[in-house]
Amino acid sequence: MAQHDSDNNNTLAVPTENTKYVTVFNDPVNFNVKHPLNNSWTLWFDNPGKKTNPNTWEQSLKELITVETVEDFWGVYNNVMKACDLAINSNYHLFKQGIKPMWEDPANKRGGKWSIQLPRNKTISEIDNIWLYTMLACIGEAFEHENEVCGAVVSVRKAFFRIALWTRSSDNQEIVMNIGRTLKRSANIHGTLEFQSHHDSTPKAEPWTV
Ligand code: MGP
Repeated sequence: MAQHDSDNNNTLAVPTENTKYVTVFNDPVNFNVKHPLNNSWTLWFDNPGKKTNPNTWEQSLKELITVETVEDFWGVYNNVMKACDLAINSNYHLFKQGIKPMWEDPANKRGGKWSIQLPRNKTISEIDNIWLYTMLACIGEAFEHENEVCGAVVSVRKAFFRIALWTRSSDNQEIVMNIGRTLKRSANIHGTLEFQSHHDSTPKAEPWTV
């Protein structure tokens, strides 16, 4: 619904009862309306090379951009290199603003990650969509335990791509499994995802898988 503002001689967009946000359907004149995300998300990139040292690894992390709206997300997605074209050893990390994509961050240090390694030769045509749908599940908050999600990573390696979703905690099996199942379904991942906590150096005798 458009409403006239006599002081500014402007047409203001007003959401109707049935709409939550102002969209171009409410405001056919000003095409700059945006759809805010519930959280802001930051895209990071790194390519630390083959030999990495945990003490210096952080230096290779580059913070690229933070998006706050759906439109800004697509603007970034359409203008950065696709995952399948990244150099070997690169990673994209999409994390909630304020969380660094590293184990040491307070939001991650008690958490873990769901991940799967997808053979490069079999997945090259699918990896961009899997990564896209992983990011959409994050920014669209597809997860029942949304607060438990910290971010997602795509890693490009010589023989495989790895998709990972990082969680805030790693002790509640029901919550962790629920997140894994949602990721698998949302990103249409075929194959088995395995959960690993960031801090347990000894892997579980029976790893959690979906
Ligand atoms: P990786 O990319 O997560 O594993 O970490 P990958 O691809 O299986 O490589 P591999 O060498 O472990 O087989 C690679 C290396 O980057 C780690 O061994 C660390 O040296 C460093 N590194 C990665 N991450 C995500 C972190 C982190 O969060 N903190 C620190 N300090 N180092 C990290």
